[in-house]
Amino acid sequence: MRREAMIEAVRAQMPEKRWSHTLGVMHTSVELANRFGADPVKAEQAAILHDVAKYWPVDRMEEALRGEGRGLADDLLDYDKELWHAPVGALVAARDYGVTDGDVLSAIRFHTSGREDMSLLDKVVCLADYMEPGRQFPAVDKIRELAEHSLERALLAGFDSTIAFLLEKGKRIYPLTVAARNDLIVRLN
Ligand code: DGI
Ligand code: FE
Ligand code: FE
Ligand code: FE
Repeated sequence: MRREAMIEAVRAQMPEKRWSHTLGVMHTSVELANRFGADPVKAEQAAILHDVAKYWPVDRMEEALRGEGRGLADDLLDYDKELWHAPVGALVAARDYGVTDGDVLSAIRFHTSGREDMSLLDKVVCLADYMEPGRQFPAVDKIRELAEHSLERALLAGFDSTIAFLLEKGKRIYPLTVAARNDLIVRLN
């Protein structure tokens, strides 16, 4: 699907507020891609689609993850439903939007959880999701500051804030998020 058609189709899937967030992630992904040497065209495409499944009913996401998406996220159904829209988004991007690029699909799939050994594009889109201009949470200014110079340090601060939030709420932490954080720390040392 062409860029303009994709933008219009995705926009129609979500309330205006989420579309503003998506525009923010598009802008920030391109900026970060240019800063850190990722492909800005792929970064923008992943950003357009990253939250495409955000408003799917939970049972529809579960059905997708048990059916077509089996293998994408075997263990994910035991964890917070907030995590599900990312792999479902990757599925939808491939099936309904004709995305075939593995880098783009991976960036969509892992934009929430992260993973060990994240690709450059995975990191760019995940970080953009944390720090796009519309985001407001306690650590966001620190994350934006770190992102001026270090993709890894900024993303680590992002995962730290998510993990702290989940601990505070007494929620479970998806192991890939822990793996993503540990891996960034090893690489930074
Ligand atoms: O879809 P967005 O709101 O733009 O952001 P997102 O895709 O990063 O979703 C983040 C939400 O997922 C956030 O409210 C925390 C929640 N979440 C629940 N369990 C986990 C988790 N996020 C991560 N990274 N790891 C978890 O285990
Ligand atoms: Fe998301
Ligand atoms: Fe995220
Ligand atoms: Fe998002």
